[in-house]
Amino acid sequence: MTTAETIARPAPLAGPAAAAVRTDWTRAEIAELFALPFTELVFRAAEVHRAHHAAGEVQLATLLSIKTGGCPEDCRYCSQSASAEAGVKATKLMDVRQVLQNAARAKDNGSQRFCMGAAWRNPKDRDMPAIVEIVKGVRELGLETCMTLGMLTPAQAGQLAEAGLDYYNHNIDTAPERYAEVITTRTFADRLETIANVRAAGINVCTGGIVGMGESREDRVGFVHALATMEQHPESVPVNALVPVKGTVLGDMLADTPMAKIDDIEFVRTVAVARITMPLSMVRLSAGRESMGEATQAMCFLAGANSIFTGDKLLTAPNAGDDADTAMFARLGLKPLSGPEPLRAGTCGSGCGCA
Ligand code: SAM
Ligand code: DTB
Ligand code: SF4
Repeated sequence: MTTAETIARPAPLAGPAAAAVRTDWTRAEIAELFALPFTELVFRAAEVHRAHHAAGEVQLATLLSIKTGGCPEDCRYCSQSASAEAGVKATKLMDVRQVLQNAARAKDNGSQRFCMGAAWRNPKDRDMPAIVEIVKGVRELGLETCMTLGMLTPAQAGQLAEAGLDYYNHNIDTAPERYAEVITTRTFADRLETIANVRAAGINVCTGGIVGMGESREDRVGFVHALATMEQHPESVPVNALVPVKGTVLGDMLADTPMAKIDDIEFVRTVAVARITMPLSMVRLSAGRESMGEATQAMCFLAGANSIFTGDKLLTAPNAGDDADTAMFARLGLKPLSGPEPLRAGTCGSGCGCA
């Protein structure tokens, strides 16, 4: 074994780091994790991370908005809501060929995963044939596929599964008790229903949320608790830092306040607690990296984040950009993910016997 391989896949740790996956976390336990001294929390998260994942490897994903703006939902963080005044131009569903061109470019630029988002409350049945064609085409390029299209019926989830979709992203966004303050056009229960439809269809679940919407520590505890007590942990947990877009309710409300930018330490704490409570899930450092320093991102990787979005654009918001990320990977000695994702492979592969 080479030195690089030794570093990438260290021997499994005994004790708490190799503990079985739990779905019975209490809010009190999660609050206690959040309240640990920072270095202790990050140390524990790093132990869990190294027991189940290739530390030093981070999956590279690219996002594409395949249908932008004009969304009937009123998510207060989102520039694509028809109720926002963020200057986002509404488009129709992108042509299949154009999506595949973007995917091929992403692959050439080193991406391993291609995530496609549509500003819909839900796809219409008439949209499904094009969506199915897109999923098949992107998979044929050898990319992992993820889609986020809003609410799905069981039949639509079945169609996506049959097309071979790897993941469906549908965020719970925040704690159940805070949901109605962020979105009024749907409920937390609606969100869970689509997640259940996705799960029942056999598609991997990607669900997480946003930190930095002016929520309290207790809300962040409730957010992680809702994810970590799902009957089956989501295979993928995106943790977004709010991108405070002018013209959105939250962007305008938080502008010029100390809350306009998430506290870096609290953000890293959230990543660490997600890693500890959902040891086998991919924890994705998602939106908000463009305003995060490299040191904060490095702490997120240490605390268990193992996926980022590359490129200079998310869906509509700016992203860190390929040059900045290449430089950061070089400075931090990070490598693109080389092995399988633990939950998708059915075992974490570290020999700890957890899965
Ligand atoms: N319409 C679909 C839906 O809501 O499920 C998919 C697209 S939506 C843009 C996907 C996710 O992006 C949202 O659930 C939210 O977590 C995240 N998001 C949207 N705007 C954001 C912002 N300004 N800052 C951080 N995350 C954001
Ligand atoms: C997720 O949790 N984050 C990504 C992905 N899922 C689709 C989206 C972030 C969007 C950021 C705001 C924008 O680009 O408009
Ligand atoms: Fe629409 Fe999704 Fe934006 Fe909400 S987050 S307004 S559902 S695009």
